[in-house]
Amino acid sequence: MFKADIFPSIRIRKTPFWDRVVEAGVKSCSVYNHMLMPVRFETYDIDYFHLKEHVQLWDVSCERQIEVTGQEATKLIELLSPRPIKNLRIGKCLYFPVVDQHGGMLNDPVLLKLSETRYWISIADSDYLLWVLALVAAYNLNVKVFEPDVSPLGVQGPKSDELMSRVFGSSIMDLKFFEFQAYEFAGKEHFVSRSGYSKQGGFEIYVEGFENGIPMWDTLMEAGEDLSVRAGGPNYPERVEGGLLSYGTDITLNNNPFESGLGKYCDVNSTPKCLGYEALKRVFENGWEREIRSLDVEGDKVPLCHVPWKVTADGEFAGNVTSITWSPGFKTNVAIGMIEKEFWNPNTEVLVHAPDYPRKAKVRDKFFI
Ligand code: THG
Repeated sequence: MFKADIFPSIRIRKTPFWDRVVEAGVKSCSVYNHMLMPVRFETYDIDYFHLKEHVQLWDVSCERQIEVTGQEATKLIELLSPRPIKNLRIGKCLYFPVVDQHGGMLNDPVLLKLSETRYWISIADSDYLLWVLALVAAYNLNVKVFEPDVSPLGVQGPKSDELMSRVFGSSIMDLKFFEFQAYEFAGKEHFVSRSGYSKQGGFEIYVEGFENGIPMWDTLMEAGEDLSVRAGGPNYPERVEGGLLSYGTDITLNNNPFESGLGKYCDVNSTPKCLGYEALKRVFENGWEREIRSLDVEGDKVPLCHVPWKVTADGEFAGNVTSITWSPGFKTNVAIGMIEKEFWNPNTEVLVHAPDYPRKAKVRDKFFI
């Protein structure tokens, strides 16, 4: 097992909550958008069951925002989005795939519409800001595009409603899934959305100003003491069960949104302004050769190590597993894989080539949750 510290270069950025994350005893981190992302505090199993029963604070500062403001903000978003945004209301979030001119996935962000001329693109792990800046230059658009000093703090788990009500008032319970609103904290407004990278329900607080990170964290921790609140992070088994995709892992530039299981977010008939629209239309009309699937993988706990792992069926190449881990709840190995068309039907039996020994697996019709 690789155990080392991280050289304190500013290329791997600290988050505003970092001192508290360290005090909470972080055990494992990932790097995401050039920023540290805590992902484990106890074992994955302990973190998993705690998340499903209580409430956790997640330092997801690495979900960086790209702010787009100006007269042509909507025009720029229409250029990026294969999902129609015409009727998107202020205060709504929208999950959407973003692609290049060939339909290759560049990122899978969440869009927040702040006003008619202001948006945040809450990005996954790729340097999508550079792509957006290049388009602004190439199309000579009248917009300002930059990364604001905003750091999302996730409040995830079944007790998140209770905790958030205590800190922001009970009106926060009226917030529907994928809606957001501004709430006051310590004399400053912060947007709060009902969203997050788990299937357990919860919120994301877009903490404005690095200096407000620790006060926000401490207030939530104090208010939730009797709710067993503690530090957590995107939980590997929980997100694989839930089918929450990870850009750079499950989906890459080599995949189009249809292969990525995000075809339902591409409306090829009503987004002709979207860059990559012709390519997406072609894929939609001609079909695709592989697609994201959930798999149930037999045998004891698979080792936690680098993916992808090859998948075969009767000796033939059937795809790759891109995320795989033991699920403490379902008591089986759960996986996400890119599976070739010939093998993607539910209940197809395949072999997953784990680094220790190959295991029988079944392609599922849907994710575990
Ligand atoms: N929250 C915010 N920004 C983010 C993430 C987040 N940026 C990076 C990363 N996560 C982007 N990826 C996802 C993947 C899935 C979802 C959100 C962001 C998600 N999906 C819902 C589901 O699968 O149940 C469906 C959403 C819908 O259909 O509208 O929530 O987590 N701020």
